[in-house]
Amino acid sequence: MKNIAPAIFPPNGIGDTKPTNQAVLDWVHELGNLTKPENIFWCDGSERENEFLIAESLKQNVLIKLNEKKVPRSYLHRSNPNDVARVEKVTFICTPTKEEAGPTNNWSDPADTYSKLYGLLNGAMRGRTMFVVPYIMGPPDSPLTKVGFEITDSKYVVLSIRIMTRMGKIALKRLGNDPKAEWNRGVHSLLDVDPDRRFICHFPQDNTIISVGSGYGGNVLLSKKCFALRIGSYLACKQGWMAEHMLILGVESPEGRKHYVAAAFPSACGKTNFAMLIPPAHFNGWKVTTVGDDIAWMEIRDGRLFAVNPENGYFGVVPGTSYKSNPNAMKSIEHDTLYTNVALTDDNDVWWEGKDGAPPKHAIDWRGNDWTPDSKEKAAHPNSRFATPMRNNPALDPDVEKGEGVPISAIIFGGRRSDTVPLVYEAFDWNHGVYLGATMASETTAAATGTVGKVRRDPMAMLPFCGYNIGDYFRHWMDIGKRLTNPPLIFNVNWFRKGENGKFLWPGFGENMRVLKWVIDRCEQTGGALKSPVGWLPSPHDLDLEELDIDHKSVADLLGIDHEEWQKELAEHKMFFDSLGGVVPEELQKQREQLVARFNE
Ligand code: GTP
Ligand code: SPV
Ligand code: MN
Repeated sequence: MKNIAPAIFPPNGIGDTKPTNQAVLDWVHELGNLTKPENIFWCDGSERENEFLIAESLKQNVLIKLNEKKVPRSYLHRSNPNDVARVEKVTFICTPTKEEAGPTNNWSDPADTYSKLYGLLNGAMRGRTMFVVPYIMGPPDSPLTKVGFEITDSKYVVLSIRIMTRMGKIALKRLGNDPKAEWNRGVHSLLDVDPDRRFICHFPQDNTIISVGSGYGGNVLLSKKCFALRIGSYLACKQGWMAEHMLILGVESPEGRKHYVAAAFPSACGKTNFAMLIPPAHFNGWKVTTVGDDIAWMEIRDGRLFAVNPENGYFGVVPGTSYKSNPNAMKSIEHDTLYTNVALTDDNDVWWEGKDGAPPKHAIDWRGNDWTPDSKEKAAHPNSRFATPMRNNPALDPDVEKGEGVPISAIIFGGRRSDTVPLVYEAFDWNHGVYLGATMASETTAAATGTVGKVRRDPMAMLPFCGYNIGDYFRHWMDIGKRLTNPPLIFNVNWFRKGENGKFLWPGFGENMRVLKWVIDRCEQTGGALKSPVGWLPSPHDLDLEELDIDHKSVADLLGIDHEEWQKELAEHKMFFDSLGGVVPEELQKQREQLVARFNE
């Protein structure tokens, strides 16, 4: 079999920063004996190390250097065409009992799974280098911050983790020498990138993840979905905090009053764009800043919810990103960026569908084939991504490193719904908000393999990321609510409602500021609303729509509750709860009955 990840041989002073914690050393020793690598490379996160790894990756065609003038210090990686998104059907939660994983997760028995994976890993790194990558999730001085190690045979993974986390010596320092300290064990091997030998397995009780057979995104950057969300949510429930699939943004008024908002939208439903929003000209003096674009770790302090972004970079959807839709993202990815599966132009620049300007006359597509504007195939894969340091973001929030986190005034749920769900509405109280989250649904996207555009229930945007029983997760949300004396208000939004012509009714992107403004008004108790069966709904004059080119009918359609559509929706809520086989807490069942009753009033 061809070795797809040949070993590299660093000079003295690179790759030799061994941790001193005996538990880590023992674990690496065990995995070394199992996978039998040519050598072990201990990462320290230094600049010199990074330069060496990039140079070796260029030699092995893992990376392509981009035009230094157009995108300085940036690279393109092409993943195997069979390996371009998260794969939910081979993602497992391996708890001692199936019940602990719950009705929404694939479960497999821990002992059987270890034995199967160890079989696959046996000798898997022969002729390869095993990288040991220490990292922390969270700001360096936060009580929420956690340590992880990822063992991998992929240089692309090392380079990506370096962007996405605080990687290297900082983690060794944080971990210290206590052999009983809590840290996450992540094991990754590309094997031969065969979809039939691809498994992403989580062992929450052991704080361990083993991922084999993939080289792409959330399957292999184990810090992200695997640790910060699946294992994170399990630990959060046990330890009394929250790990959520949420962006975190700051909104500051012209008078200097600032609120923070966390929002959970499913994959490829607008988190990165919302987190980097630039208010339209009409909102002169308003400022939106980014704390995080994908994951929030939150805890209760003084009866309020405080959030940190555990990550250090953004792994964002490229197609559709332009100076028109998201200028802050464009500025963030102009330099020091690792691109995956976008198109390469003849002058070694990057291109994708939706980028500003005319398409190139010729390019190399994400698969490495010739491409012209007449080609049937897309030049960039729909789930092509950028990995870029959050410090590239011109709108980065000044408190992003604050250990205690930022206080959350509002939580927003949202999905991609062509119909039924209004532009925005507010829950009556915390438990009603939990119900909104628990019953949210969204059309599936290219972020995971499988059908695109099918409506599925995705509670709190955590369906693929909740590392334990979803019923216990709902209960955990309600327990958190009981402990909050000053809880955030909870909202639901939908940027994606379509009109009769099949086009989006709402312009979205920067114009979402108009919805955000109403959310802030509600937090400050200045915003108006009408009581509707689904929650507090703005009337058209409660939203600031000045200088927006939108007609009355579209606004009415956006804010409308169509009783026929909602009868279907209510039936789907019931079907969803029923499908969970009795794990849904009584209180949420009651919420559903109350919702039905409000429609019948
Ligand atoms: P993940 O990184 O997969 O978690 O995605 P995300 O939730 O961060 O979504 P992102 O902001 O990258 O947006 C995904 C897609 O939705 C892109 O193609 C965007 O152009 C599009 N999008 C984002 N916001 C809006 C919006 O307000 N309106 C419309 N119509 N499309 C949007
Ligand atoms: C998502 O799918 O929610 C992502 C991309 O953020 S990945 O890291 O591949 O999971
Ligand atoms: Mn995401």
